[in-house]
Amino acid sequence: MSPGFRGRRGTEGGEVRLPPGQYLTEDFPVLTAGPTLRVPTDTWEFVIVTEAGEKHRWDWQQLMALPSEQPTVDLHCVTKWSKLHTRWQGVSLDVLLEGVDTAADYAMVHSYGGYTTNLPYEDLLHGQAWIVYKFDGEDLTPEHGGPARLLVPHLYLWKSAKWVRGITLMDSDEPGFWESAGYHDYGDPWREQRYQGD
Ligand SMILES: Nc1nc2c(c(=O)[nH]1)N[C@H]1C(S)=C(S)[C@@H](COP(=O)(O)O)O[C@H]1N2
Ligand SMILES: [Mo]
Repeated sequence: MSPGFRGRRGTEGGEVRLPPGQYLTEDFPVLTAGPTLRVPTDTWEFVIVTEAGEKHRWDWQQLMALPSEQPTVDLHCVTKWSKLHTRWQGVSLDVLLEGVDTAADYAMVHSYGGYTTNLPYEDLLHGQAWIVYKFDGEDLTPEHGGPARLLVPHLYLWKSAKWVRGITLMDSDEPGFWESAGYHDYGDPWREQRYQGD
């Protein structure tokens, strides 16, 4: 069967469609390598650094002042659970990258606490990625990465860095935390790219 036949939406004709090897869950598991961080919004900052070293910085108030979106998306974790129709609020990376002069091909996402994950620059654009601060209408809890996390739901959830602190734009690809430990460089759930070599 070609991957296209499985559909790219959570539901199709009322029937639930999942990426290969995934099962449905209703609850929202917490997966963190290390302790849960408490990052106060009064010291929070988000910094984009270009491949030329130019810095673009937002504090919490500036983030809140930006136009936000309310994406409803499906989450797919590499440990095989999927949670459908999750409701978020946050700022699209299209908005944050609008004034950023870059020709980078890759990005490294950095979290408070040192977690990192890499992805192609293009995957941050075109309505595919957000810095989210609300889940289900409530402030995002620390367990799920509050005050703000990256949400990039078309890739396995390890790419959605919790307690996000910044993004470094790069000319060449580099592995992040899980990618260095054998997980796939890209991580497309529909192509079941769990581990390097998949
Ligand atoms: N900073 C940080 N972000 C992270 C992680 C982490 O350990 N640290 N774990 C990743 C993994 S493996 C998954 S599956 C999701 C889990 O998100 P959740 O705990 O909100 O379900 O967060 C991702 N983002
Ligand atoms: Mo994960």
